[in-house]
Amino acid sequence: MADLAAIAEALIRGDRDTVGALVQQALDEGVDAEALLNESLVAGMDVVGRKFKNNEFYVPEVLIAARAMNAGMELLEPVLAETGARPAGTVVIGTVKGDLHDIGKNLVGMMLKGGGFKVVDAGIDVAPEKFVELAQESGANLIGLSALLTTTMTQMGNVVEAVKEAGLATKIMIGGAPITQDYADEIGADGYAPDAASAVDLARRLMG
Ligand code: B1M
Repeated sequence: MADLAAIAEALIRGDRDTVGALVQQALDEGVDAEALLNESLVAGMDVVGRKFKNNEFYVPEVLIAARAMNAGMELLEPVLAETGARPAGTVVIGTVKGDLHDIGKNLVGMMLKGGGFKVVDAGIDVAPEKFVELAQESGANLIGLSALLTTTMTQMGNVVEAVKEAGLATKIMIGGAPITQDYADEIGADGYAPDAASAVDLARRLMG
C-alpha cells in the first residue's frame, strides 16, 4: 500500500531514489495524482520550507530536497497533465536586469514548484519587457522578482511600471538580500518575502 507520509519523509531527507520509487509505486497502485502531489511532495516541501525558515536546514539541504522533489515531479507531471489538474497558480520568476545572481531565485522557484505552482523561469538579467512578455504568454497570476545588488534593485520599480503600462492584472512579489517591505511599498509591488519559504506563503496569499 502506498505510504504518502513515507514519500514526504524521503523528500525531507533528500532521498531522491526512494521518492522516485515510492511515487512510481503509488501511481501503479492507482493513487490519485493530485492527492499524491499535495500529500507527499507539497507536504514534504512545506516541512523543508519551515526548517529552512527556522535555520534547521541550510541552502544545501534545501537544494537536495528540491532535487528529490523533482524526481517525484518528473513522474507526476505527465499524469497531472493528462488528468487536467490545475496548478496553484503560475509564476514567472527571474532576476532583474543587470543582475546575475540566481541562487536565491532558483531556491524560491523550487520552493514554489514544491508548493504546487507552475513556475516559468525567466532566468537572470531580465528586462522589464521580457517579464511582461512571459507573463502574457503564460497567463501568469504572479511575477516574482529577485535582486541582490543595491544597483539593480531599482529595476524592480521599472517592472511594476511596465506591468501597469501593459494593463496586466499580474501581481508582483519581490525579494533578495537588499530588499525590504518598505521598498516593496515604495515601488508599489504587491508583496515582499525575506526567504524562499515565506515566498510560497506570500504567493498563496496573493492568489487569495
Ligand atoms: Co555577488 N554580491 N556580486 N556574486 N554575491 C553579493 C550580493 C554582495 C552582498 C557581496 C558583498 O559585497 N558582500 C555584493 C552586493 C553589494 C550590494 O549591492 N550591496 C555583491 C557584488 C558587489 C557582486 C559583484 C558586483 C562583484 C563584482 O563583480 N565586483 C558581481 C555582480 C554581478 C552582477 O550581478 N552583475 C557579483 C557576482 C557574484 C557571482 C557571480 C560571483 C556570484 C553569483 C553566482 C550565482 O548567483 N549564480 C555571487 C555571489 C554568490 C554572492 C554572494 C556571496 C552570495 C549570494 C547568494 O547566492 N546567497 C553575496 C554575498 C552574500 O549574500 N553573503 C553576493 C545565497 C542565496 C540563497 O541567498 O540570494 O539572498 P539570496 O536569496 C534568499 C533571499 O534573499 C530570498 O530567498 C532566498 C532564499 O532564502 N530571495 C527572495 C531571493 N530572491 C527572492 C525573490 C522572492 C522572494 C525571496 O520573490 C520573488
